[in-house]
Amino acid sequence: MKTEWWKRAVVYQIYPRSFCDSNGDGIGDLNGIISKLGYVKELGVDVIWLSPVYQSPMRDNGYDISDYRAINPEFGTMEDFDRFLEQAHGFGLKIVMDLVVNHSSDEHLWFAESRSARESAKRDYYIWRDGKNGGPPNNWKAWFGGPAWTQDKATGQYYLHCFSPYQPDLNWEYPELRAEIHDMMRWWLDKGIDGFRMDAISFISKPQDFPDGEAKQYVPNGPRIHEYMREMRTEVLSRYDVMTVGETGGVTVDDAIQYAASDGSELDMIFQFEQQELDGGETFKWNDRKINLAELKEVLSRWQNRLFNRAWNSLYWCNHDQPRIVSRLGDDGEYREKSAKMLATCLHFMQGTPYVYQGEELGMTNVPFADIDDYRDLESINAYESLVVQEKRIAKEDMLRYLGRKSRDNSRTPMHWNGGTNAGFSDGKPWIMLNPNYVTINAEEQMQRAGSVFAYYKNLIQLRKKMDIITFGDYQLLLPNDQHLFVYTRSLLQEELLVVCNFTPNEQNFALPERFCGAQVLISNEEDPVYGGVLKAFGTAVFYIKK
Ligand code: TEU
Ligand code: CA
Repeated sequence: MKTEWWKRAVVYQIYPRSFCDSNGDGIGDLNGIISKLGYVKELGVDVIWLSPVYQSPMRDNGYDISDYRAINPEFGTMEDFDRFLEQAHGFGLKIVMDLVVNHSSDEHLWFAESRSARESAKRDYYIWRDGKNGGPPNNWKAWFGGPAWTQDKATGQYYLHCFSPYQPDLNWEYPELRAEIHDMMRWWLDKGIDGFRMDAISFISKPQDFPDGEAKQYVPNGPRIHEYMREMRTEVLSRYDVMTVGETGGVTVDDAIQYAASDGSELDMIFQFEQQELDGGETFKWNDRKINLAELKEVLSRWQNRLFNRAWNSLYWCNHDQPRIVSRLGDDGEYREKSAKMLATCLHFMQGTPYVYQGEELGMTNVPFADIDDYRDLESINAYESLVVQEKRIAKEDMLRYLGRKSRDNSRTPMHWNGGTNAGFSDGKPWIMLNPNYVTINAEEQMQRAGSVFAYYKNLIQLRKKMDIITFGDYQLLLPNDQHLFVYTRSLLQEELLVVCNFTPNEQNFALPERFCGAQVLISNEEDPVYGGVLKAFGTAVFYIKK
């Protein structure tokens, strides 16, 4: 069954709420996405990862599902979905759906039944415990603020929720629950979808003694996680030629080698966060810290080298949970286009399956949110509420600056289709503000300009399709301690690539290793066609030789 087509694929992530609105209610929808399939095809990707479109009260924009087999009316109907799938397939695009099964919504019928009584037939679909010393069963904190347990009136017991109280964790210890999830997965796969991106999948097995301590230490990679993954492979995935990617927060390289082992016993690839956590700190991600280049290189290179021939990784800078990469690691002013291309080059020549998040291919930037009212993301709003309002640990203006740098909403404002009303996203009032820079940064302008970020991404994606070395070559980091340049080689049989990236707004000298003198420049963001030993601000060039 397994053909490993996903090793050669490039994925495009669509966040439905913000992609394209077809009916003027200010919310992106399936018909909007259908109208833009030609655009996605033009970019040259193979797969669309569709963030959740299932029925949901939208406390966490669909990552809180109340019916796994229904489409949220805001996004359309099941007929719209079927048409979307058929048309995407008609364009040769595969569709990977989000699978959010660490938790459901508290409005799921399962939860209504589960919470109703201790004797309820669905009691064990969720995780219920008695309190301890007049408080919750343990002292875990939820990812989105507050305790990880909430007491429920009907029975007086507490339920576990690793994210928000609206997202009760499902109890994977219970075989019936697992069978129910497997059945639902087969239902979607039988419809013809091409795989799953598994939300927070590393969290589904919890140590059953629920020890006090940091939830971050106990929840990821719990005792039975690999058993559950292998069972899912046997019960569901082994019957389909599909792609699976596990969103695996809190994994080490060694864990990943199990989750995404080349023997295909669990998932096809993982999506991990170590590089994203390099600018974290005491108050999670809310700070002014900058990612240190030497540390970034160490992390990315360790994943490249350790997974080589053992397991498969995803390559990404952006998704719906991260700020925009040009603002985070590049320059969103004068060198926006140059740095967007440099960052793309740095990532797309590594081994793994690349993910492009909507708008990244235009070099979209973080958003000038003015005040807390401009935010929609529950993580951002909760963090503000607890750190600024309740605990008074952070001053308001500092927190607004931190949110401006890191809030998930930076990536969730509407896609920029053109320079007209609402960036061509909607005829109505968008559910979240637009980034005002759509007037200059938009798809229409970039699609007709040869030197655009869009054109550059197209080129990168095509190179990957043409050259096996990009998918299969081995990786070697040069200049590990250099704080300005990210330089690495890839090699496969007689071929070798040298990737040179300047992460600074200043010129940097880099003398080519002798074997690369006179080499062909495969792709570059520099105006000068011949490399003269110097990279300008945020310059990048990739050299190719055949021995
Ligand atoms: O994210 C899982 C996760 O681990 C988050 O804590 C992530 O690190 C955080 O969003 C970073 O700020 C997934 C989804 O991608 C996210 O959008 C959901 O909110 C979350 O699960 C709950 O379903
Ligand atoms: Ca709509």
